[in-house]
Amino acid sequence: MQLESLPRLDGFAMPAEWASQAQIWMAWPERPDNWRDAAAPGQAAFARVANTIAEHEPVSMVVSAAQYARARAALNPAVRLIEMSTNDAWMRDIGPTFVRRADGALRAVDWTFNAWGGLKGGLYHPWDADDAVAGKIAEIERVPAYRAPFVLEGGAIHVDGEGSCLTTEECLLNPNRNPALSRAQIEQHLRDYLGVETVLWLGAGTLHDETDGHVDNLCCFLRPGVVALAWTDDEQDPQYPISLDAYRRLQAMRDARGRALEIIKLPIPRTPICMSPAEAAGVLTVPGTLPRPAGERLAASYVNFLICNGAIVLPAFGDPNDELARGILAEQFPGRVVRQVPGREILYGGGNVHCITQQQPA
Ligand code: KQY
Repeated sequence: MQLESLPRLDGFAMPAEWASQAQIWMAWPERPDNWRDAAAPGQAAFARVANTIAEHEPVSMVVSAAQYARARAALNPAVRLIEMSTNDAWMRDIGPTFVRRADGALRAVDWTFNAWGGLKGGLYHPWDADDAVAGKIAEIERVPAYRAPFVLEGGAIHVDGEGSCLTTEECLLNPNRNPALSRAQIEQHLRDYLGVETVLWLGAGTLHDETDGHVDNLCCFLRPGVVALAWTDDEQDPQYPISLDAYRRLQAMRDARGRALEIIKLPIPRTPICMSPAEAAGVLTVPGTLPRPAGERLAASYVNFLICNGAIVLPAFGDPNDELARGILAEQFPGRVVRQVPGREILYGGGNVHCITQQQPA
């Protein structure tokens, strides 16, 4: 059922990720022009994420007909598989953003999706199957949906469930998303569809993030009034001025409740992560799709983790800082177990654990 009004006017708002969840949605990767070696290593990494989450709460995975048997064999029987067409596998961005009312009623926001920039810098075309995913999921769950006439991906926002939304100028003010809208109009769309009051703007996203700087790879809420920020102390690292600018902006902000933010620095991997020539050779080169050259630094960030019921699912990169990031998050989330999963192959596709998952609130 498609709704004509606005979530805010109907009393709905997006809950924080730490609120109790009914399930996690994911999509199975397969396109060989994004995932190396016919997507086999990427599929193993996605299966590990899904099977890990399934130990804590239900998981639904959408998958093409062609890949159904392969996915079934790799996934824990507890993971529900649903046949559905997609263009790729970034459920954070193509799935619905669920909004909830105080009485517990649930609805979905179905954002307009243009593959991170449409024909002006987008990552692939066509993207029509991806754009249809949120509406299909809402139908499967019998959740009424608002179709937003506004280009947005779920990875471009983080909310604290108490009226604040974090985002970046690099992404939301990018002319390849909503060129006809002013900053004030974009803020109003966020208020209307997420039920927030205050938009907290960071500048650029993580270095080389191909989404045009999604906030979920740079900074996220850990709880109301506390954020984690991807950080390096190395002033020679091109990530340094980006993180410093974000840090200064966060220091100067007040959230919707008037609080100053506590900022937890989460180190980025100590060694830049790149694809080797052999790994890059496994990605099919197709005109119109982002090439994946060997040796190019990828946007590796431990901020790209998922909060699920009882757990934090955190990428590991085989870097000395894997352990440091795990320890920091274990301290920040005393009531949850930190489950670290291999994130390198997901990074090779352009994102990480948060980008490939979407929570459905309880
Ligand atoms: O990180 C994300 N949210 C999506 C990345 C898309 C990469 C496509 N190659």
